[in-house]
Amino acid sequence: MVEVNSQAIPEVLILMGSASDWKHLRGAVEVLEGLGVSFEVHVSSAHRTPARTVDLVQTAEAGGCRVFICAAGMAAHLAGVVAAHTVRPVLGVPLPGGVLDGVDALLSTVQMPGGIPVATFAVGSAGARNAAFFAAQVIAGDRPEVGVALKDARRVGGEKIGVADREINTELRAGKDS
Ligand code: RP5
Repeated sequence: MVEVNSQAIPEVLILMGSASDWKHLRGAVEVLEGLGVSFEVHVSSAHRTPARTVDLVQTAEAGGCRVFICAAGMAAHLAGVVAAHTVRPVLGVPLPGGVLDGVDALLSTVQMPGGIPVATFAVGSAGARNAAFFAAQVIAGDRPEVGVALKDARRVGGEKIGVADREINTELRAGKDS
């Protein structure tokens, strides 16, 4: 079990624009838990609860939160608004949905005007997981044990590829022999 940094203010704050986004974010939470990174998750919208969103960000930053992960779909401006209120890294995760199924959110998130950066990840669950890994990579700069957990996670991922390769080739050989 990886030791989690148990400070009151989390190292990572995950914000999503709607409860309908949660299904895409579960994997990010699993990644952070597995790596021993502390986090907090909130539903808060840039347009439906703008004041609360700013309050969450400012409170987290004042308490020492290191990285913000912001996930939203459609005209996704959550990450940009959060980036306007903090100088800590903001990782944007565009989510699928709506008539353009995530392409709208991708462009909204990635096309920040110069000066207020949002590091933008892939659309959907893969992007959410990668944002969590990236947040852990930032935090590993100060917490070497998180770096060790990241290397372990990559080793396990590589081992799964090796197992899959052996299983497929065993199946192919069995097919030829029958
Ligand atoms: C965005 O609009 C949310 O992030 C969500 O992805 C999308 C749709 O929200 P709901 O109408 O499902 O609440 O703000």
